[in-house]
Amino acid sequence: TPRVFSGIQPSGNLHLGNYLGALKRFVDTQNAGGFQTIYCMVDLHAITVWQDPEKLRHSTRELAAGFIAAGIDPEKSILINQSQVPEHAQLAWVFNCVARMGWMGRMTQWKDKAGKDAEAASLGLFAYPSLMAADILVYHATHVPVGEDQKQHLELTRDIAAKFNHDFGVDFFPMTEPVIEGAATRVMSLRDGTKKMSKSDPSDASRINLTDDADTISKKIRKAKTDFEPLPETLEGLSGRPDARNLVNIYAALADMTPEAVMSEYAGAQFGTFKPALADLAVARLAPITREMSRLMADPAEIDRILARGATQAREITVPILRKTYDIIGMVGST
Ligand code: AQP
Repeated sequence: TPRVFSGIQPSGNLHLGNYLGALKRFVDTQNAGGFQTIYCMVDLHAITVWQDPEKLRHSTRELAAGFIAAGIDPEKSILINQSQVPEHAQLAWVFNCVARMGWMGRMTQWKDKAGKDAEAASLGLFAYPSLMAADILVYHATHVPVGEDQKQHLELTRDIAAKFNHDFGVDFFPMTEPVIEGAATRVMSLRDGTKKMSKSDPSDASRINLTDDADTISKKIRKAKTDFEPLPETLEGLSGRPDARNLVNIYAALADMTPEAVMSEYAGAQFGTFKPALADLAVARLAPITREMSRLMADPAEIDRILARGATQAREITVPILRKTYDIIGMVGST
């Protein structure tokens, strides 16, 4: 069976963008069948920027609880914490030696996150896409559901696979397909429809956290930035109105509708009508997940057991693939 791999960083503030752009689609892929699904808390990626150890522990378990609460079933999917499957980091080293500095330097996430002071950024932040390529290719995964922001990293994953195959004259690593589909591959900030909703945005009002209670969710949606025009008849009418467009996309994704269908339902509606409808929908969809997350968080030992079992299952796949990689390279003792 073909494999699907994807991950989320346990860097706190799991939000609606992560849910609609990633988690919800992971669950849909798992339930659709036809793929072996592997989902990961990428803690090694999280530490490319400073993480407080206690918070990292908490965020990792909370993220695992979020995966399970959203519908990832450890009986159907392999659920792991990246650092506990050491072949990810081992293959990443190999890819550090395959990828070129210039490739990494062109990544927009690197440029955004390193900012003006690249000299002070960690070496890990620079090499981030190489570890991401290893995460995927250590399973020979062919499909990776992600949000729009990860497209460039997935192209780099293909470049790394192709260069490895070419350098060693093998056809070993597959070409991975990004799966970027649905209405919410790019959920924007509630305070600024031109910026993506993000864990690290200093404004808590910019995002809906999966740990927010119903009141907070409603309040954030009612206060979301919008213009004063009613909703138009068609999607085209939303061009140049990024804040309005964002709310329509969120509605569509939460309701499993197309944005076009949302427009025909709410054509002519004022935000005074649309926002409360969206708030109710968001609460109806998210409250059960939030509740289940806090129930799971009451028993961290059970979460740890699930992740330990996931790591064992994962290593049945990763150990042979890493061994074969080392053998191709010429490392003695690998056969
Ligand atoms: N706003 C978003 N809309 C849709 N999808 C999103 N994703 C993230 N933000 C949005 C998707 O969530 C998955 C996991 O992301 P991540 O945690 O690995 O990394 P990230 O993109 O760095 O998350 P943030 O929230 O943007 O964190 P910071 O603030 O640290 O940069 C990915 O599939 C991603 O596409």
